[in-house]
Amino acid sequence: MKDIAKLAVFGGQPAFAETLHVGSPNIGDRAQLMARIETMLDRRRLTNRGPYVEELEQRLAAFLGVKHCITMCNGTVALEIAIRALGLTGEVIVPSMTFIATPHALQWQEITPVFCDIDPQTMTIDPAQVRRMITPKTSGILGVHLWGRVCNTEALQEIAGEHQLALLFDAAHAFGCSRNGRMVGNFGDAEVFSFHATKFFNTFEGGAVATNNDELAARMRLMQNFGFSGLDNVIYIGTNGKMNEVSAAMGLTGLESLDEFMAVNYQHYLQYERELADIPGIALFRFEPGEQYNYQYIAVEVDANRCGLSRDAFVEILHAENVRARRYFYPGCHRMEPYRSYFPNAGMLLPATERAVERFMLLPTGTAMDSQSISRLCGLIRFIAENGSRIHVNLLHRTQEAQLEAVSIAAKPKKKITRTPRVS
Ligand code: T4K
Repeated sequence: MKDIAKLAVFGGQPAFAETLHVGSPNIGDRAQLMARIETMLDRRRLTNRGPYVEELEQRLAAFLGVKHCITMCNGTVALEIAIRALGLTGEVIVPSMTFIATPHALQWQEITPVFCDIDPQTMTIDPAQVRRMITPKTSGILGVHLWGRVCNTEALQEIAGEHQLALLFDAAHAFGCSRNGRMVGNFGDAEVFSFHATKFFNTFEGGAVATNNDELAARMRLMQNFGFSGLDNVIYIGTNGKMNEVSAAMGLTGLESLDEFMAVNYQHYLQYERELADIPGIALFRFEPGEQYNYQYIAVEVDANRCGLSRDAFVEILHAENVRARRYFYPGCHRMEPYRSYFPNAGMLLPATERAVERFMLLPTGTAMDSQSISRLCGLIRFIAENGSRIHVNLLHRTQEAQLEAVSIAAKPKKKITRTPRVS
């Protein structure tokens, strides 16, 4: 592409005929999945701790090297159950740089999420800031392994120990990741996974809690099944958090292809790293060597001062080209309801979060992407960044034209709008 007027945002043909998605599901061996579903139908066991759920839990626990892995109907309910089983109350310290499910799982139970800033290098909760947020009402810390980058678990464990706080991790992004050679699933009191369709390992909808604590595991098992102990004996308050058999069948099938999913993601990551190198104002979020990662999120930081375009303008241009880049996690949980009403000034304590939510965009990866599409996408990003200032002027021009048209339709122009000359 040599002419910015040919960008789809200015009326040109989109670069991709089919939409490229962040979160397009990885699907394992279809024949295996269908065979498992046939067996499930034959035995008429569809849910309530069927054989697939039992098998999946054993396989997950073995893979993670953890004593207990309790599957759940989704990651959000898994978080809610873990929070309740840990007996959290009052306030829990949590990053705002996360999916809204993390604070909602607390607020849903009338526990106040106290938003804490992130370390801008790792994008995970900053232990130094955590210390500052502790009050007499604090009952726990809920860290998030954002985009698969594992929190500083040692520092958080130390703080939790000093203040006798529970330590829980939202590991929705970190299935298959490690820290200091130890698999995620083994840190804190418990760790919560999401196996939603958009995660690199999925069970359609689903999740799990991993823990090495026998008593906590027993409590969560009761809670996820209405508190039933035996056929008609309820000994605890509970809910319905159970994974069903068809989801477990998908999980078992996905586990058999896990190495392939990881290898594909890693190759895509390396390709993005190579092909996005030296583009002005574009920086890939990198992972430190020596650990295991799932590379399921390709996060790219846009520096408007260097490429002339804001992250939002970039995302708009890519959407027009049929690339559904995502602004995870704009605008930050503290700027979403009900939290923005509860804590209108929370942002003042979250400078690194406020910066990150304005600058990052996520790009497609996974088995639905191929290296040719990544090359074309990286070429497109290079072209946009290298022509950022000129594109910016034309976007302004386009907005002004739209305003002028709106004004002329209303036939009552209220203010004069001066045109910016178009650049080609
Ligand atoms: N904690 C964290 C840190 C999380 O990120 C999440 C979930 C949770 C907790 C809660 O876990 P769950 O209760 O969800 O198990 C998506 C997912 O729905 C959500 O699971 C995920 N995080 C979040 C990061 O992403 P949206 O609102 O962005 O979803 P949506 O529908 O816009 O899908 C994203 C893209 O994926 C779209 O462009 C389309 C594509 N897609 C989606 C689905 C469902 C497909 O191509 N096929 C599909 O089947 O939240």
